[in-house]
Order: sequence, then C-alpha cells, then structure tokens
Amino acid sequence: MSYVDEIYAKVVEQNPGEAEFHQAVKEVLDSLKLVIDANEEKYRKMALLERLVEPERIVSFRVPWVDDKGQVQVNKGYRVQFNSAIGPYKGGLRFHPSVNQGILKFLGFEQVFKNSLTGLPIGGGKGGSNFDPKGKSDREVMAFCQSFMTELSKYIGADQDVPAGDIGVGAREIGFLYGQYKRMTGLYEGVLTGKGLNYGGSLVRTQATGYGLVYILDEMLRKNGKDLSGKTVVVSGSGNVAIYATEKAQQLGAKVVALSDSNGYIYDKDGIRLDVVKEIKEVRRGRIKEYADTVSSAVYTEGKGIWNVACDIALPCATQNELNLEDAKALKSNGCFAVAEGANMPSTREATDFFLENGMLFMPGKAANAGGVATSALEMSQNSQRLSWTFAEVDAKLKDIMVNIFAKADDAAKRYGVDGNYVAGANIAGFEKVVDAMMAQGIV
Ligand code: NDP
Ligand code: 2IT
Repeated sequence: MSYVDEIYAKVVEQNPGEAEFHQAVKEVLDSLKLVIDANEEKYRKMALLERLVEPERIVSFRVPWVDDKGQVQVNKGYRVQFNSAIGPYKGGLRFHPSVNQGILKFLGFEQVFKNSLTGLPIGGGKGGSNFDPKGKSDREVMAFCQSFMTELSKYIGADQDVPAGDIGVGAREIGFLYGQYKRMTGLYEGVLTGKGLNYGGSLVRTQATGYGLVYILDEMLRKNGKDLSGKTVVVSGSGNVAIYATEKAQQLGAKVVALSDSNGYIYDKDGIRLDVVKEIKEVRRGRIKEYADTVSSAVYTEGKGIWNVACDIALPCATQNELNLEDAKALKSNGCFAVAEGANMPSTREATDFFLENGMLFMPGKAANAGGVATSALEMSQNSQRLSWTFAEVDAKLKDIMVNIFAKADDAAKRYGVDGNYVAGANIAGFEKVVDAMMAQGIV
C-alpha cells in the first residue's frame, strides 16, 4: 500500500465517527500523492504524514452558564491546536449546535494549509462549542462567552494561539470574549482577531472573507479569459461571508440573485438589495424569509434548493457539505461555469470531482476563503506595531494576497501536471511550506 493510502486508513481507524475529518484528510492526501510518492522514503522515516494528520493538542472543557430563567446550562468547549510549524495557531471559533470534535478537527486541518497559502506566519487551529447563539439574549450570550473564555484563556495568547470568528461568532461574541480574556489575564494584547475598531480591530476584517473570495474568483476568471461583469451569481448563506461576497460581486458588476439561511432561500430577479439583507441579518438578527416581506420582486422558498437557481457562478458561503453531486449537476445543466467556495468544504467530494471532471472553474475553500484569516494576520501585525492601517492599505494587501494565492495554486497544479486543478494546486502549495518548516524543526 502507498504511504498516503496507509495513512488515510489509519486516520479512519484511529478517529472513528469523524466523517468530516476523514473527508478533509482524504482530499488533501489524494492531492499530495504525486508529491509524497517522489519523497516517500524520506517522509516515511520522519513519519511526516503521521504528524501532519495528528493535532499537536486538543483541549476540551465544560462551559457552564446561567440562562435568563436562572437555569444552569452546560455546553462543550474545544480548541484544536493543529499545527504550529509556521506560526502561532490561528483560526476561528464556531458556535453552532452541530459542533463536535470531529468537525473542529476537519476545520483545524483545513486551516493549516489555508494559513500556509496566505504567505503569512500563522499555524492552524480551530475551536468552538455546541452552544447555539440563536434566540439567546445578549446577556445569555455574554454569560456563555465569559464562561467559555475563562477556560480557553489558559491555552491562548498573542504569540501562542489567536482565535477569531466563524459561524455564530461575530463582532458581539468577539467583544465579550476579549473583555473576559483581558479581565482574566490583565493583558491588553492581540489575542483575538475580528475585534471592534476602537479596541484593536482592523479595517476590512469584517469584509475580508467575502471580498477576498471575489478577488480570487475575479483572478481565476481573468486568467481563464472570462470576467465577472454582467454575470448572474448565486450565493448561499446570508451571514458574514455571504453578505460581503455579495457586496464585492455587485461592485464588480455581477448580479447576485439568491441568498439563503438554514430555513430556505430567496430569489430576487432584480438583484439582491444588500441594504435590506444587512438590516435583517446584521441589525435585527432575523431570517432571510423577511426579505421577501420587504422586497416585492423577491420570492422565498422554504428548504434546500438554492442550487437549482440558474446562474453563471455559484458561491457556497454557508457550511460544510451543503452542495452535493445532485446540486453540482443542476448547476452545470443550468449553465454555471465557475464555483468558488466561501465556506469551508461546502462541496461534497463527489460534487468537487464533478466540477473538475466537467471542466468547470473551481476554487476550493482553503484558497478561496483565505482572505479572512489573512486579514486577521494583518490585524495581528497592526496590534504588534500598535498602529492602525487605513481601509485602502488593508484592502490593497488583501487583494495582493488573494492574487498570490491564485498564482501559487495555479503554479503548483502546472508543476505537477494537473493544470487548472486548483484543488490539487492549493493542497500541494499549502503543504510545501508547512512540510519544509516541519522537516527543519526536527522531531516535534
Ligand atoms: P455566519 O454565522 O455569519 O453565517 C452562517 C450562514 O450560513 C448563515 O446564513 C447560516 O444560516 C448558514 N448556515 C450555517 N449553518 C448552516 C447549516 N447547517 N445549514 C444551512 N445553512 C447554514 O458565519 P460565516 O459567514 O462567518 O461563515 C460561513 C462559512 O464561511 C463557514 O463555513 C465558515 O467556516 C466559513 N468561513 C468564515 C470566515 C470568516 O471570516 N467568518 C473565514 C473563512 C471561512 P442560519 O442563520 O439559519 O444558521
Ligand atoms: O475559517 C476561517 O478561516 C475563519 N473562520 C477565519 C479565521 C481567522 O483566524 O480569522
């Protein structure tokens, strides 16, 4: 059995029930076959792959808090510190009822390669809780965040591990978490990113993942003789990533016609009015359904089905495995020619293979959504310097980073004879930097 297949079999055996983690590892290992086969003896001896797929550390803890009725609630909290070969652990916190250790391991594993692709000195980590912020009062969210941070604060630090937002963790949660970290440690340091602008946050961080997604999409289109102007775009989700992907796509001349949440999707033939979406999602914390109550050109459909909306370009920006083979086929048959992933692993493996086998342009999440964490790393730099850069400065750096990520994925794909396969290209390019650093640092 090849080294790669042997390691994948071990991962499945030793991490039972963690389907998403298996899926993420398999995709990366399949891409790395070419690279590993050429260096098999050296890597085997160093147990390089065994170390790559095993998190350096996982902390898991109890999070007790009191709800508005005076009832004590208990959630699970985690931080997966996956790989620190190229920098302090960096990656978001997810608060969602579906969170478990396997989900966070998949996200932490992806983060290692994504962070490497940014070219910035950040290792990979991820954390979170099965806490559901939906329907909770601000006080309940604060009570939860304070309890979560009381435990997490023991394991993080500006030069050690720097969490940020992800699903269910936005500006409000980061504020509560930061306040509690400062109170626990007495340190005013850049231990979290995505902070508010008046306490160490960076301009553009709010927009960064969505903007970065559209910057790399634009680059991929241009390098393939196409462009965004006049194209019809479908975006799934209606959270942070979806909103700012929509904003940038519209600025670059595309027409975004659909958005969703976990209840259903809206289709607006006249193009999404983002001011209405922001009011519903960022101010009222409401449901996407409410858009159709305000905008008469829009129709709301309950349930899944957003990928049946005809489009040129699809941007999945909600969650893992939200786009399956049937969805991929529907997109293709309705004329879609490009897909870029704002979410982490939103396409199933079968869908990804379908895109690649059918000549569609496809940019995987670990490259396409890296603008968020890249801008987080820029926030860390500003915190270290005790300076704040202008919007234009940060935006220009973000754009540059995304164009560079495209170039790295494109170049690695060409070097290994799989031109245009940005999945393989991103995995290989991300891996190369991490593996060099791991080999240089000895058996750790
Ligand atoms: P938000 O919490 O702001 O928004 C998440 C959106 O996705 C909501 O519309 C939510 O709907 C929907 N969603 C979440 N879970 C599900 C589900 N199980 N089924 C259907 N819809 C769902 O999160 P973000 O926008 O920050 O994150 C979206 C994706 O982007 C995630 O995969 C995240 O890991 C990834 N990402 C985020 C980055 C960031 O900087 N924020 C950076 C890189 C990647 P509902 O409100 O109904 O739950
Ligand atoms: O998945 C991700 O890259 C994020 N949620 C952002 C992580 C970060 O540290 O900004």
